[in-house]
Amino acid sequence: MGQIVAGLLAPHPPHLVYAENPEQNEPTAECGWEELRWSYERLRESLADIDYDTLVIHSPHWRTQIGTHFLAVDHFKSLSVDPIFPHLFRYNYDLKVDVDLAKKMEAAAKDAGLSTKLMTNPDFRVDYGTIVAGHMIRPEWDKPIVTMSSNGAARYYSMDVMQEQMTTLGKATARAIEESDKKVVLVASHSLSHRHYVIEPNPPEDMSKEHIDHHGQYLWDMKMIELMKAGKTQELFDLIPDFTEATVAETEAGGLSWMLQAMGMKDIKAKVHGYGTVIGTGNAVVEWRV
Ligand code: 2X7
Ligand code: FE2
Repeated sequence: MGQIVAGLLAPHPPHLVYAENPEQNEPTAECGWEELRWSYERLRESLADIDYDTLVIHSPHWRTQIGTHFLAVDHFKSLSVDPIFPHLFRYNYDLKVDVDLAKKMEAAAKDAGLSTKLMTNPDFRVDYGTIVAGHMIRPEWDKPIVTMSSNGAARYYSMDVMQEQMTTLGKATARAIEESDKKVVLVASHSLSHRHYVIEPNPPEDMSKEHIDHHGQYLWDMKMIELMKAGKTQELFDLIPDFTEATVAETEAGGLSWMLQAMGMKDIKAKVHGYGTVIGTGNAVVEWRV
């Protein structure tokens, strides 16, 4: 029987990969965003003692207006250029997909009444929410992934519809994993508060300019993190619509809601590896051991 072994909140600002200077990324940096990069270091150390087969990622930067799509091609290799930060992120990716698990998850979501699709175009360009989170969690890229898209339910309908759909998707994800023989780490790839400034320092990694966009956003982030640490999962889930409205957060895309539901809404106390800002947005690297 398959199993979810951990869930992660994994922010994906391309700045983090830029500042790591991996060989896959063309631009180079002097330094930058150490709080978050060292948070990821702690996460990687923590995951080193878990045995798992696949990373299952929910990404706000693969947006499908109708339903949830699942990557379903064995292998993707191409260049990913960030649309807003092409001077920071030009990353040569080469990754494997767990197509068997993707098909099981898609079938379970369809059975639960959701609109779904397998993404079988070999030339599809994988989104940077997948690539940055994937790189920061496992830079070796030696584990296959499955990415599912996020849909526009929150914008097109309302946050309540999104919460309902992610509840169904999360439960379907858990069922599909149970019925597989896979040990899986779930990844909600997104930031917390998302207000940001629009003038970039020169150089972009000038940390004397980096700070939260404003104090109200910081307070919201701390509230959410407190609930994660305390294992108050239902309260955390219920606060997502208000948090999203106040901070224009990427929780609008459903990643955190989906992941909490897939983990069975258990009151697990999360381990917060760290918090930091990128161009003013709030970001936390968080691990739930299931
Ligand atoms: O996608 C992002 C993000 N979520 C946060 C900060 C900066 C850039 O890109
Ligand atoms: Fe983002």
